[in-house]
Amino acid sequence: MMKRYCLLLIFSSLFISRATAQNPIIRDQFTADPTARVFNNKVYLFPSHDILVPEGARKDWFCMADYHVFSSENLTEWTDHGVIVSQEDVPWGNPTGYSMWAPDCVEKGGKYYFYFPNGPKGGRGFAIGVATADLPEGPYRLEEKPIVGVSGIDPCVLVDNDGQAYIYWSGMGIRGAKLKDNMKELDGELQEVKMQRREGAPEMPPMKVGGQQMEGLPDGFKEGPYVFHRGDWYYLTFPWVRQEGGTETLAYAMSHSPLGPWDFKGIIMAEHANRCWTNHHSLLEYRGQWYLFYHHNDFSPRDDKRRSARIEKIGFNTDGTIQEVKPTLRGVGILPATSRVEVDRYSDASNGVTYAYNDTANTFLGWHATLPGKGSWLRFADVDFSAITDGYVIAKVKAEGNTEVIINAKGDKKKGKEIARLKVAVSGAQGPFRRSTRGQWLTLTAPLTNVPNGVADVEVLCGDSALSVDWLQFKNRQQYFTPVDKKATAAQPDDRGFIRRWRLMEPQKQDIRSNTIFTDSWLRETFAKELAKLPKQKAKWYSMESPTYNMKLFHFAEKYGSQAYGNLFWCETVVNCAEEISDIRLAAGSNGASMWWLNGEEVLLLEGDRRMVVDDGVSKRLTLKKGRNTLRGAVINGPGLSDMCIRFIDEQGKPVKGYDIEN
Ligand code: FUB
Repeated sequence: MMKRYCLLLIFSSLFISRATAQNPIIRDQFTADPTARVFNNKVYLFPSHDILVPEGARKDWFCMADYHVFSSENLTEWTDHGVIVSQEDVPWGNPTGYSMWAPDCVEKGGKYYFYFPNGPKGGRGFAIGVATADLPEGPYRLEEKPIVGVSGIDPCVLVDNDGQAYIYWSGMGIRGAKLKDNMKELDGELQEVKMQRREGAPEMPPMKVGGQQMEGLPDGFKEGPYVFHRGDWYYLTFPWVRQEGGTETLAYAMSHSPLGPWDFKGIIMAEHANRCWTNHHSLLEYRGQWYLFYHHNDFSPRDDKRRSARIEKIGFNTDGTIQEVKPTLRGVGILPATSRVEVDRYSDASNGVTYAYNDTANTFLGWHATLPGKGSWLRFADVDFSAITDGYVIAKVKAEGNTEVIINAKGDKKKGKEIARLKVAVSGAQGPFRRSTRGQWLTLTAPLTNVPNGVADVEVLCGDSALSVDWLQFKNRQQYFTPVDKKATAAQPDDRGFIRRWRLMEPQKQDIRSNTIFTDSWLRETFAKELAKLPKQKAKWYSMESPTYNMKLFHFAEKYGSQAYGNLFWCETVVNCAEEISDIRLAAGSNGASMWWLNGEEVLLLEGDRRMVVDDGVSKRLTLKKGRNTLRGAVINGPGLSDMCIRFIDEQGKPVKGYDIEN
């Protein structure tokens, strides 16, 4: 037993994985019968774990070999803490029974009690076992024997306000019983109960069963009891087949006593539209909101015994009755904009919007939504943008014709506003090197033209022709420049002597189709003309510090210019020397061409179509006078990334430092 316990401990602590999700909430495995509990201000999910039927196990039937536990603080990001109990570890259980059906877990006196059904070793039917732990995620210590007097499935335990615990289970109807303080034994006498048997099945000897039948429930098949207390009421909720040949609804009854009698009230959730036969659920209040956890065969459309947990918000009427809930794809929770926003799980959509598996052979790869054409849209509620300051969107999209993805955000009480627009050009350029991307998945990016404040609904609008969208994700742009505060103290050249603080004029758009025009004469003529315009130019200047030795002017243009390519950049900085520094040279690298002036005198020209290389060109010998020296540059580029790296070097090519940089 000790060895088994240690193994469980090692396995549980090794296996932790995280996932974000809408409905279904766990996306890398099946998770049926979701019992959720709040422990230590977190939601813990204890589902059963459907698997595909292995060789030798009963075909077309429920098949579960172990239990995982998951936790979440926001109901969208779930941590899988790994396996907590396996069928081979249950001392009294059939190690190859695959019957680890719907479980529950409760806390009492700082200990966690995990209740689970299982087929007994060498026996028939189901018994219910207990395992205890000091933390909800385990490790769990298994009891040697199942609970005496309980024969059935789907245990649920209620710890009442006075500390008295009750256990409910299904098997010969729904039964309930008091638990002793040790949480592992029934409190009260056992009765001999005659086994119900199917027509034609042999007579069975009577069984010793504890507790009592829950009275007041409607006729029809019932299982999966989940009992909770709210205000003055106890609620007994349960999956219920309300009509002959039907499938399970979720229904409920109310009482002022934990063991009834119950007053049947009606439906919480109707039958699944796709005839997934089972449903199974739990309800909880978390941070002031009530939620319904339930399951559906989302990842297993042709087999309703492989199911996945989902969540919806649920409400109560003033008389305590429960409001009926409709299943949704979006589910609940506020999703961080920085995680994948699976818009195929939309909250709402215009007519004709559909969703389909990305890969029918591997349904865990999720879905994509298709918007049929101009005017169609979908809305995904509650995306939290508070971590985005200056960002861009990444979209996984596919189209058959050129179209656009228009992304709007709608904050609380505000009208929707466009935040990004992506062009989906699928026809490609003609010629041997470019293929058409028609009908292929593309991952495109576009800057955010507006950043929503806090939580907003995201809308995806379709351009001229049909569009499929898998997901969106929002990211902060890497900070290439930090604006320099007016009151900032002077900077110094970096370790390698590079000047990283410059005043940059907002990029001046240039109509340059090819950089082959950057000849000596063209550059002199162009720079002279532009230089003459400078004094009257109304353009804005930005004082910027670069985190890297090279100033990535391309990113400056992305943010402050009207276009990323085809720009002239004017840059200025002031080199303030305590003493004169002579016999030095200006060393520059730029992409593309550039020209440099020290105290108004031209000192260097880098002509031609260049890549940025450190010390690519050096000036004649120069002197930096004592006091302020103005260094000015012009960098020009057509189609291509623009950047520059500038420093002074001495006669040995070593960096010159020891001066201040002001601007
Ligand atoms: O998951 C196996 C069984 O299916 C559960 O125990 C029932 O409640 C039903 O959901």
